[in-house]
Amino acid sequence: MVNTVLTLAGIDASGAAGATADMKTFQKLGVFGIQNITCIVSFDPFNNYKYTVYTISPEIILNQLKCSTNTYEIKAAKIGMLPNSSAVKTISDYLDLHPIKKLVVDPVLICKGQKKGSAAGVKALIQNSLIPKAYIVTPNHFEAELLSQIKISNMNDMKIAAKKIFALGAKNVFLKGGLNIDKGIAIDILYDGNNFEIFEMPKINSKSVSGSGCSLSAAITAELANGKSILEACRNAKRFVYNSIKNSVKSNAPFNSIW
Ligand code: PXL
Repeated sequence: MVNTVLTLAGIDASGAAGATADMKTFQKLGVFGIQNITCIVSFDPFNNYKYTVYTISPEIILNQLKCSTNTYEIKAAKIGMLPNSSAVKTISDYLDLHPIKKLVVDPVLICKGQKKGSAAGVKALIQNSLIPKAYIVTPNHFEAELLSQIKISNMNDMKIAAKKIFALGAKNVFLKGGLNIDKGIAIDILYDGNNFEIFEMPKINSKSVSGSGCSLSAAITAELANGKSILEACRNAKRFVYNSIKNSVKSNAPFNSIW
């Protein structure tokens, strides 16, 4: 029987990131995906692809959660973009009463094309209420710097940051260094509280690709639902995202779209 997974994330009008990417990833990796929508993100093609986040009310988020979690046995879930503190609190309070063991928290604090820092309003709440519930947390370079409060320039910094984020209460940390550590190689690390596993993939020559982080955490979620260990799940997810970036769809935006 097919395993069921849930994403709590935003819809992306450009078709690349968020729940939009998650559902495609779930389908490709053979799990039954459900989306509960937290916001809608749109971009203005006539103004430099400036983006706008349209919020979804806490009541609508809660009603979707009641529906998905009471209709199926959710094997694993991921949390993506949350537009404001009330969305974080609604989900966190619900998970306090109805815990999900295999919970992947992607602490989305930045979108492609967005000015750094402007989405950081929900950081403290995500840090205090969602990361402690996470089976794995998957910050990118910028989010890892915010959460660990250190500057990350090399592998040693990545390890220190991963330990600091682990100390916030997540059971595993997958820190996406991306191309920020070495311009030619995408470097990520997994820390499980004891060991570090380093993942490296060659750079793919292309415009930046929107939806990569979302697809990675969605792929980890699908693999965990299918019974893979955390190491296997991360390894398979990294390979899946690498192939999906290679396959990305050209767009008129400043970024291409993962597929
Ligand atoms: O990649 C971060 C992200 C997450 N979720 C949604 C987005 C974006 C970036 O555009 O639109 C819905």
